[in-house]
Amino acid sequence: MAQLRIWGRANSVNVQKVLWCCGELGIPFERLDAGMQYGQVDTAEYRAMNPNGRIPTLVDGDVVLWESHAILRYLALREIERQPGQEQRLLYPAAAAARARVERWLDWVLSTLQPAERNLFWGMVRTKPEDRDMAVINAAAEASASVWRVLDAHLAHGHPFVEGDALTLADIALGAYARRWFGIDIPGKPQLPRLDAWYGRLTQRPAFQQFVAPPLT
Ligand SMILES: N[C@@H](CCC(=O)N[C@@H](CS)C(=O)NCC(=O)O)C(=O)O
Repeated sequence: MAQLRIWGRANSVNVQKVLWCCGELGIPFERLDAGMQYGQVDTAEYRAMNPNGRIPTLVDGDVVLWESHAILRYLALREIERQPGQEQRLLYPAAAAARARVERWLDWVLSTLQPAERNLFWGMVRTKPEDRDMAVINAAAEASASVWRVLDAHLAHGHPFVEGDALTLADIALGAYARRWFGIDIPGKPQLPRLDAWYGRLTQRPAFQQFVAPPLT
């Protein structure tokens, strides 16, 4: 069977989620640079795969997918089909309630976390210091802190991962953004000890270290 292909530059948070997920599941893949300085995304060939001209895009034989969380779900379900009964190990619980608890965080990352943190990341990482609008950045830092407080409070459940004792897709989607939060130095960040401890556990994972931990650019 042809190797799975993932289009997208390695420093994109949405690509990183997908690479990390492949690493956790032991799925081999080939990554092809696309987006920002690599271009590709405006070519007719790329738009035929992904009409949004965004990254990531996944190609698995005749399955072509865009939207990082749809790709995460697909990768987990693809492994579950191949290894029935292994859901606990495969990032995506089977029972309705357990799966829905994972799904809510996947939705929350796209609807709530990503919009709150975007200007913090872009302002501090992708803008030269002399060009930064600190009012916009500080507002985004405050908005991000409020959002991360929600996860910190949730982690009072005392389990090592977001939805229990096993890593799930929720940890991957949230953890990719946590890398940015912990990697950006800005005054006034709140102390969030449960979030720190959870993030510390993620940083021990080889696939996180390989695909998500590299310097923010
Ligand atoms: N909701 C989409 C967002 C995709 C997206 O906006 N990706 C960014 C990179 S993180 C992108 O394509 N940026 C333009 C570029 O790199 O050229 C997803 O989760 O996949």
